Amino acid sequence: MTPPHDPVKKTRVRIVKANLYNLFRERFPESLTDAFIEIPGGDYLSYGDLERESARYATFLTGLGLKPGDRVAVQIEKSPQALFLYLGCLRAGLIYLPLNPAYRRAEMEYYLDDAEPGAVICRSSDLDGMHELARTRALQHIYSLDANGQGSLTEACQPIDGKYNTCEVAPDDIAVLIYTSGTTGRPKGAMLTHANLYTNALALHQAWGWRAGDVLLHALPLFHVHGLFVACHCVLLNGTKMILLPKFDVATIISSLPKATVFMGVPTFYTRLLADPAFGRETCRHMRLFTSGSAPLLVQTFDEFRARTGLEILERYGMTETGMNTSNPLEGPRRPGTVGTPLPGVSVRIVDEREAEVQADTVGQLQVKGDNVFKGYWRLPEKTAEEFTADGYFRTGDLARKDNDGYVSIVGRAKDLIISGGLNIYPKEIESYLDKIDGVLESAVIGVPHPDFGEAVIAIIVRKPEGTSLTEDGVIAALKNLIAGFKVPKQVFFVPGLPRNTMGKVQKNLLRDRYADLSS
Ligand code: MLC
Ligand code: AMP
Repeated sequence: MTPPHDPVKKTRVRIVKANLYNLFRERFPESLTDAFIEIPGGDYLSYGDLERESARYATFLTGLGLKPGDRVAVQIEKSPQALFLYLGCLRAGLIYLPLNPAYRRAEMEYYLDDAEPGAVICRSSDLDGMHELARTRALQHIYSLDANGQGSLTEACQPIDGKYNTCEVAPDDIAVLIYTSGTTGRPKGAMLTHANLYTNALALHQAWGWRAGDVLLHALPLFHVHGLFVACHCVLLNGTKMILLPKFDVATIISSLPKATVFMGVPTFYTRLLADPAFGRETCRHMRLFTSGSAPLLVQTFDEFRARTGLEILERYGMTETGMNTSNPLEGPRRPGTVGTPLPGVSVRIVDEREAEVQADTVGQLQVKGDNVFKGYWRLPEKTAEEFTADGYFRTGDLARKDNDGYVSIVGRAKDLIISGGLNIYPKEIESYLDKIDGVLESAVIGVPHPDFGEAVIAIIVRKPEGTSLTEDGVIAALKNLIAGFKVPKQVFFVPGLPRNTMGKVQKNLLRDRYADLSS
C-alpha cells in the first residue's frame, strides 16, 4: 500500500481529473519566455512556443473532425515540432501513435490497419507512399512534418492562433498507443492512459531529485517510452530546459555535456562514449546524473564509467506496457548489475511457475502492479487478460531475482526477444519474413552478444534443395527492402538442419551457445 505521506499519491489525487498536459502546464516557469528546448547552434524555443504550437496542432487536428480517442499516427524525424505535436494531441484528447521512421511499407501497413488512425503525419518524402497506402484504407488526412519543422502540417497550422482550451479527460482515457510485440511476433498496441503517464512521470521526477536549473541533454529517439516519456516528462514537470539533439552522436554529446546536468541513455550510448578518449571528468564537470535503461548495462561499463568520470550511472528498469518500475537510488548505493528497488507506487514481485512468490535471491518471473501499468493491448481483450494475474499483476516476461535489500536484478527473459542498441526485435517477426524468401526452407533468428549493440541479430537458415544459390548478401538485401534496418540480421549462416527437441521445437539455446562468440 502507498504510505499516506507519499507526495506522488497526494499529487495524483489532486490532479485526478486532469489531462496530462495540464499537469505539465501547472509546472511551467513563471515566465513563458524561458527556454524549453535548446537546439544545436544555441537557438531556443520557449515554454510560450510550446503552448502556442501545441495549441495550433490541437486546433488544426480537431478542425479536421478528429474526436477525442481518435488516433494520430506519427512517423517523423526527431525535432522540437515533433514534441509539440505530441503535446497538441494530448491537449485535444487524441491518441498519439509514434512510429519509428525506419519502418518500411509492410510494417506501416500493419500499423495503419490495426490502429486505424484518423490522421497520419509523415516526412514530406513519404507523402506519396502514404497517399498510396491510404487509397485502400479509410484514411483521409495525411500531412507532413520534417526534421526542420517545415511541411504541409506547418503550413496548414500557420494561420491558426495559439490558443486552445485543453480538453478534460478521464484518468484512464488513452493518451498514447505504442506498439510492442510480446511473444507472438505481431506488434500489439499498448494503451497508455493519462493516469499511467502522469503517475510515472511524478515518480521519476521525485526519485531522481529534479531541481531548479537542471538541463537535460536529450539524445534518444522520440518514438519510444525512454526518449518521449522518461526524458521529456521529467523536463516538463521541472519547467526547465533540455538540449534536443537530432540523434546520438559521440562528438556532439562530448561538446554539449558541459552545458547539461542530466543525461539519459541506453547502454550503447555509454559504451560508445567510453570508447572515445576525449570523454572524461572534464566533460562531465556539471553533470549530476547519468541514467541507463532499456537494456542491461554491463557491470564492466558501470565500472569503467566510474573510473573515467568519478560518477556512477544510475540504472533503472521499465517497459512499454508499464513505464518505469524500478530504479537505483539517487542517494544511497547504486548497485551495478541491478536495476534498483521499486519506484514509489509500484509493486514488484518475483514468482515461480505456480505464481507463488519466491525467496530472496531466487530467480523467477517478474510481475508488476501499480497505476503505471497500462490499460491493455489495443483491441485485444483476451490477450490482455492472459497477461494479468487474478490479483492484477502484469506478467512482464522478464526473469529476475530480488536480494534481501529489495534490489532487483534482471537475469534474462522468458519472452523470445532481442534487444539491440535499446531497440526490441522479435525473432518470430524476422523469421516470418525470412521464410518467404525464395530458397529458404526454414530459419531461426537469435541474439548474440555484441560489443556495440549489446545484442546483435543473426539468422540461421536451412536452404531448400533448389535454393543453393542463396547467399548471405542476397538474404540481407531482400530483408532490407521489407523491414526496418535495425531488425535486419547482421550475419546470416546456412546450415543443413536446425537442432530440435523431441517436441519438434527449435532449440535456440543450443544455437545461442554455438554462435555466442561472434563479436563484430
Ligand atoms: C541503428 N542500426 C541498428 C540500430 N540502430 N542496428 C541494430 N540495432 C540498433 N539499435 C543500424 C541501422 O539500421 C543502419 O544499418 C546502421 O545501424 C546505421 O544507422 P544509424 O541510425 O546511423 O545508427 P546509429 O545512429 O548508430 O544508432 C544506434 C543507436 C540507436 C544505438 C544510437 O539505435 C538508438 O538511438 N537507440 C536507442 C533506442 C531507444 O531509445 N530505445 C528505448 C526503447 S523504450 P544499415 O545497414 O541500414 O546501414 C524501452 C523501455 C525502457 O525499451 O525501459 O526504456
Ligand atoms: P520495451 O518493450 O521496448 O519497452 O522493452 C522492455 C524490455 O526491455 C523489458 O521487458 C526488459 O526486458 C528490457 N529492459 C529495460 N530496461 C532494462 C534494464 N535496465 N536491464 C535489463 N533489461 C531491461
